[in-house]
Amino acid sequence: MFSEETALILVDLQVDFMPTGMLPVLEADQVIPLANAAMQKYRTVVATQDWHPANHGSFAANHPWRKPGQVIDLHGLPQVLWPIHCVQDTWGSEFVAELNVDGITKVFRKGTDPEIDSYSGFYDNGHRKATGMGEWLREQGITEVHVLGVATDYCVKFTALDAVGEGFNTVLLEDACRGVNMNAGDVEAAIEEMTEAGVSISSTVAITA
Ligand code: VGL
Ligand code: ZN
Repeated sequence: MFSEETALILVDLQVDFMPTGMLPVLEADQVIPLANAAMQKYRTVVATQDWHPANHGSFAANHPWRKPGQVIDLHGLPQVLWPIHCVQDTWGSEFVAELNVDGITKVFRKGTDPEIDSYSGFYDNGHRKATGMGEWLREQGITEVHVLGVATDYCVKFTALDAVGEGFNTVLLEDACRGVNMNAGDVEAAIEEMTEAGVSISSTVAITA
């Protein structure tokens, strides 16, 4: 068991990011048993949930003649366009059935504003609005967070970077992360960026042994 001041953050372990989902992440299903095992070691487990309205601006389908992978300007921010995914109250936005949801202390939803995307579990991509996760973790006395989930090169990365920015000791559980890797090397670059920002790298094998 870790100290009560250490929390686990599960990033976007949702149906649409699994290999059979709308925004499939290779091998994302392999993260689930690792997450279930890791959860046992923490008093506090928070989960983020990508939670978009159907008219969300990150969906290629909401922009005529645009397709997934293209980048547009969305109200002043560069926005990668995605397939429709994690629409509120649909099957795809649910946590994966095999995930031990009873072990989750609190859920933070993000990406609810159709005008701006939110990769991080702490803030939207413009750092305009907080989800409340940072404040809540501080209220619980948390000083260190361990992060796992999907996607390494998007939501995991921005969640870990914001965690550092919020002053938490931040550890990436790398074996329990999988990435989109739209361009070869994206995952590697993301891990390098996190490391340079002060994120430590560990694994669930190390903590569940
Ligand atoms: C994510 C792209 C769009 C993620 C969410 O969970 O990393 N990526 N929405
Ligand atoms: Zn999304």
